[in-house]
Amino acid sequence: MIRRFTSGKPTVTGAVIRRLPAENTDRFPFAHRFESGCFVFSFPLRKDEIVYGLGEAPRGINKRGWLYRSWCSDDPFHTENKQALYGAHNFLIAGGCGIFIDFPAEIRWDLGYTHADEAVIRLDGEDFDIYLIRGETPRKIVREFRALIGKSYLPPFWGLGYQQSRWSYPNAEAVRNVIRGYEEAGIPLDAVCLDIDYMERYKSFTVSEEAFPDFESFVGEIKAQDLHLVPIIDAGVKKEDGYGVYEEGREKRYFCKNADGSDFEGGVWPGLVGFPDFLRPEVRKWFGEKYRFLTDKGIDGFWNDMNEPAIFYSAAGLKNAMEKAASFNGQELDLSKFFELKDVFARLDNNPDDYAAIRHELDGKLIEHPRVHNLYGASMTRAAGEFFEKEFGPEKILLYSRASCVGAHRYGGIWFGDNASWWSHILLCLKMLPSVNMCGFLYCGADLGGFNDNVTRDLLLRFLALGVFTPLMRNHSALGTRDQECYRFDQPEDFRDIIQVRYRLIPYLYGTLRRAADENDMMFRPLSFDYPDDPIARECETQLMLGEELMIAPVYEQNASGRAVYLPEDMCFIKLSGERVVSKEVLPRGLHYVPVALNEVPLFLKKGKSIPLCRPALRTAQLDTEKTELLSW
Ligand code: MIG
Repeated sequence: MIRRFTSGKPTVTGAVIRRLPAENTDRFPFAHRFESGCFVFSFPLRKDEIVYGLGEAPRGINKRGWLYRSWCSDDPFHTENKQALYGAHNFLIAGGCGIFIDFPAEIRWDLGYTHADEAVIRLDGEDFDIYLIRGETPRKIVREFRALIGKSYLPPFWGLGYQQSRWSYPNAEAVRNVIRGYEEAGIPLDAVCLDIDYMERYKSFTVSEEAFPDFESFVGEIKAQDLHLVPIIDAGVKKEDGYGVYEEGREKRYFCKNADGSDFEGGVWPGLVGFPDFLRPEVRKWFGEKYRFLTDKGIDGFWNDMNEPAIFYSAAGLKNAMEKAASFNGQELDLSKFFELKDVFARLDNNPDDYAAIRHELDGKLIEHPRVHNLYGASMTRAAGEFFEKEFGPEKILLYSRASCVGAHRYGGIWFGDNASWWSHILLCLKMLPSVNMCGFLYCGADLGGFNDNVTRDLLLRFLALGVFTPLMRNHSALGTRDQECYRFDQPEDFRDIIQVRYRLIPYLYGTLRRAADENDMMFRPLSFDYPDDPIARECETQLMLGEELMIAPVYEQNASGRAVYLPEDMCFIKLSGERVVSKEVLPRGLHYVPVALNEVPLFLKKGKSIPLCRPALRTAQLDTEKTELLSW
């Protein structure tokens, strides 16, 4: 049962695909008030209540006890003190029901932070739709919600293959070397991602002639090996005379504006850029068509970046900062002055003043960007996704994005952005999986091994052993960090053992992903969904249920030769490594310590269940998915 409450004139976000009759907020069952342009509502949290949701966000599966913020943010430090990351996924299960806030401006969620027994939610505006969803169980609530927002994006089959990325492989030769490295180590690989340096001076929809001469035949060379190239596309369009995309966008007035109607200019990788006003259908159509430049050359996968949008500086902000800094010249800097000066530049990026200056054009009116901020990246994904669907049909083009909100889940997947090579980020990824699944995002994954900072061999192996199960399995790393390709480490056969397990599981994983999409269901669930009356399972934040068959429990600590695991019922503990089933052992319900070597993938099979395993191959295209053996008790 879903009730929709409407206030004012909500922005059409496209998140919801079913039109429900609207009720007035007078009938809204939670305590609420309109207060200085905001809508605030609150409800009590029962003593042992678990609060689920918010998708891609910091902290735990149980969101209780912290502050969160819906505001798509380019934040490369995913630490516990944060409130927002790249996604704005406004779905929560709390107060005994599902709550979806269809509203693209900022929302603040106080989930038992100020008062442990109360949730207070504040929308920065008075025009919104809120949906309240009743259901017998959290899982049923999720499924009702997901039916409301429509079927999740599904990737092409090869999107389940292993992808290697790095910021950046500088040229075609570097990409060839990566492929050779994997080949020589016998490690499966399906795609190599191209980061910003494949472009000509960071201009979207260009390829550097110098770095990738005759790109089209290079793509052909890659394809002939059953491999794919996945280039990045940045949201901002470089301001440059003679650059077609920019000139066209300017002439057609397709870029976001300042209040005076001139083009807003932000500084990102290429220098100053125009930001396409993706909220307008004609701009989406225009930008979507631009991908043709690459699809015509044989490219069939993309990642969309910087679409929060990330802004390093604005022309106006930079000018102010320069003037301010100059005013310090010759002054004696006491402590407070010194920090003031330091902050002049530190505050330049992703500055609220810049977002406040941006205008969108909706139905001939100029709208302030903060009113619609969370729609920006999602609308870029939609621009690409609609083009791909129209041009190639469903499930043909791989697409994942950094920024997102509910609605974008129909057009593409997401990756979890700039995590770090930290052990704690294995668990952060694990916790995000069920949370984003609730909000519609099924094709997803983290940068395996971690993006920022230097990885270690054991961290990469353990991270990959979780990544074996995530639909998007990609190793990616930042500029300046240690080489992170698997074959660069001692005994690369251990990596082969892990990634081969992925390929053996692809028929199962692909089927599970597809079923989750078809049935508006989750691929990954918290244990508490399946064992609501088991007090230990309810609190478990280091293990997940996968499909109807499996429980997963990755090792997440350095120098650990295994981990403690809780079995909410009798299960078969299985270790897979390469082509081998290393061990199978039925363990009784309860707490156990299970040893897991660095080249092993642990999984737990439920009683009476079995899953198919195929023979490993070097590419998904070479998998014999018909010939499988059953893994069972
Ligand atoms: O400001 O393109 O999250 O995956 O490697 C950094 C360079 C821009 C951020 C993405 C990351 C990518 C990087 N990008």
